Amino acid sequence: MDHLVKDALEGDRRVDTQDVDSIQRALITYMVRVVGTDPRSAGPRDWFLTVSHLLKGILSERGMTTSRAQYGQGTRRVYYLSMEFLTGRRLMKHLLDFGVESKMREALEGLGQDLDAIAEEEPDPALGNGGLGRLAACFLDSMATHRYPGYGYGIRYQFGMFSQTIEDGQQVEHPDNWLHRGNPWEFVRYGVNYPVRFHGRIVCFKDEKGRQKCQWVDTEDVLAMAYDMKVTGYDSPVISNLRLWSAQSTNAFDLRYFNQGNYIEAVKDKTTSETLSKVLYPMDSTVLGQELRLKQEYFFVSASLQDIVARHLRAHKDLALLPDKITIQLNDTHPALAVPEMMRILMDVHGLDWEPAWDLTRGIFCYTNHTLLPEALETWPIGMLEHVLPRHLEIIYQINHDHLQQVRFRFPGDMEALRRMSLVDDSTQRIRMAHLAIVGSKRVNGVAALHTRLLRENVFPEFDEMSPGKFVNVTNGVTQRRWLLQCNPGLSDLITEAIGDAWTTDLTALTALEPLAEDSAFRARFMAVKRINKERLAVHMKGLTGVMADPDSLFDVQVKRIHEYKRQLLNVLHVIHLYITIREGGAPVPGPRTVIVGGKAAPGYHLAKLIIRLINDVALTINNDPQVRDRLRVIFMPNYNVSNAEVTIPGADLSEQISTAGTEASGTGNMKFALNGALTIGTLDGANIEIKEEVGDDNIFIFGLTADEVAQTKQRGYNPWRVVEEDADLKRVIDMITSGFFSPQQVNRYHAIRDALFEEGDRYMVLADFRAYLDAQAAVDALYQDPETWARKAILNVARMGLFSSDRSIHTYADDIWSIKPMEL
Ligand code: 26V
Repeated sequence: MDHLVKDALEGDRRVDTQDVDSIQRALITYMVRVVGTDPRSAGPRDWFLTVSHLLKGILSERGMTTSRAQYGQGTRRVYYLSMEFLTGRRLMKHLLDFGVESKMREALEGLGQDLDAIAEEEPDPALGNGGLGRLAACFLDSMATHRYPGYGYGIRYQFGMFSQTIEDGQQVEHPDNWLHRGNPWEFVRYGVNYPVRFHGRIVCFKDEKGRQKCQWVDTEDVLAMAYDMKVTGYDSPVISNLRLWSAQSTNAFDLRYFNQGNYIEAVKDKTTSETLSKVLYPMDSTVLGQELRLKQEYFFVSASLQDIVARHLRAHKDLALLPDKITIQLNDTHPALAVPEMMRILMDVHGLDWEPAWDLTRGIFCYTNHTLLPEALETWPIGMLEHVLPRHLEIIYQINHDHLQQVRFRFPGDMEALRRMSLVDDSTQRIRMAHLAIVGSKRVNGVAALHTRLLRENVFPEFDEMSPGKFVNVTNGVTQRRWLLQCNPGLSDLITEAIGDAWTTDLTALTALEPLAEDSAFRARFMAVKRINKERLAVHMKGLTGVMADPDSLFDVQVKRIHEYKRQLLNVLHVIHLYITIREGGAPVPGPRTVIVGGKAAPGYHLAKLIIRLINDVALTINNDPQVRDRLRVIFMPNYNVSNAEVTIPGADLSEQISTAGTEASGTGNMKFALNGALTIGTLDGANIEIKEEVGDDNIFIFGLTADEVAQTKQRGYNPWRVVEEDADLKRVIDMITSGFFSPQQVNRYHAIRDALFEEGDRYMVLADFRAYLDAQAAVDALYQDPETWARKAILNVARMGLFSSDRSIHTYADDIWSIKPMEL
């Protein structure tokens, strides 16, 4: 057999991807044999399936070569556990990674097909909420590109992030049935499945040697079935894997009922167990504490760890080698149950005692924190854990017992430290998942310098004191392959023509562009590319909303989840201020400007939804006002997702990164925009600070209170009323909203916004930063009047983005946290 496999992997049975004729033959073969359609009557969907099946074959061949090599090398691996992966569409990515885009385009053209139209057929797998899930996808790309042995584990949600439409100015959510026409990229592994247990009770006994042993019995089991998606890197022989778990009912479960003759009950319970992987929770800022969410978390953690341990034992036999051979990165606390689950597997399944099991466990995990917002820090009610995962609760108690011993030793007599550091919040009777993740990990990292500092100083200070060196920073990054090469071919070509293509795998190579900022011919070409991207974006938005933007106007863009802390409201206040100014004809009349806002609000987050409505109401008023609409236009872009981002970001002039200082952990959109030649208007928050340090103060519009000033202002007693009383412009803007100017049919529509700003004390300091924001925006307007200077600064932004590649983030994780090396292939 071996020679046949060798032939399949290396021999002449393979498609020659550099030969148009060979590609065309393969395409037709795949269409006939796999898709089962006559090429003469094939539609775009058939062509999409055909191209993806052809690529899937290549993915599989190369994937096998990688795993064979790796198995041979016994390489240390990293597993990235994440509830979310926002990969974006795969087709163009795989073509680019394999270096076959142009040949494929040519081959399809010869068959009368357009590659871009075919690529549009692919659904965008929205298996994530926002930043955290997209970061996971960028990391997989960087790991594969730089040949690190990294694997993702997640959930194959049947329904991803809802799709959003705007009806009557309001967000409407629709289910994202992304699998309804199948997913050609996945490999179903019917044979790879693990039981995941819930509920039941614990029986403890002494074994023959008199040791205490515990068993978890009478459980209700669900089966986790593996679906693999291959992960390619750019121009890399390494193909890694993203394994997503899907919930199935177990046969044993069904049988119980069938044997009782209750067919309907059996099928009903089957559906119940399958709800575990049914839908992605569309909240990214407040924890609800729902049992189903807890079960989802445990479901994917348990399946992943069973799989990881089984693979380890196949290769190395010895559990004691686990920390040498693997490391597991926890993407936020969502997979933090991995800590007690590993303990359970080591003790209850493999018979280890507590101490050795704990030593191994603590040598395996690392934890990334992604948020400072207290309402987003996960805690679970003790009663719920007891009901759903009784064995894990016991283990958590034991971990806490040992942990508090150490706290007593380190802070003798300090009851406050004990209370603050406990895994159990006594006042609410909840388990603090961040504390569990910290105690169970060898390293904890924040995602930008400021974020890590605030974690260490404000959120977990005693933990930092107790374990010096445990808390480290790894500033986020984005992959330049998707966020420049793929989404902005015009700018990519221009850059490559000017400085070569080294930047595709080493973003710091972009510094070679710096001198070109002074080259007027280059500036002209750079701005011509931007112009084309703006036209593309305008057409795209016209299709989505019916509103046409003028590509000559300044494209001012804020796209991200809608949240109070991100302050889309501050953006609207500025828009209304511009509107008033233009209407009054007061000098200087700013603009023309197109303000583009996009993003989804969590379905239960009323204020965020109200902000969407306000943006749409304001847009309606402004876009229909003949006196204003040529100077100012407002567009709410519906259904912001990875695919829409790929069109939006290259077309932006101005990137809005205006969160209240101290709230946005890092941001990654900020990096994507600057990389595509937008200037940033932003606060000193998250990675904006590092972006400012890189691009220089002259090339970014920074405004507003710093994180320390926000804290001080609040401490001294911040009074939103006074701020408004002292600022006539602000007062007029607020009055206009609250008087119902934008909602004449319902004058009190925005009173909840007024209450958040005044009655509830303007938690995010929108009013406090208003004046500084206006001044910064005025500076933007002034600069935009000077296109040459604007272009210089935009080019310098691109040139100085080298630090913000996810390649750099991954190299840092690999060297400082994971201790892994690139594979030799
Ligand atoms: C939190 C929750 C809470 C429970 C319900 C489901 C759910 C789902 C996701 C999240 C994640 C919130 C944290 C998050 O997305 N943080 C973002 O992470 C980005 C990558 O590090 C970072 O750039 C953003 O600043 C940060 O907001």
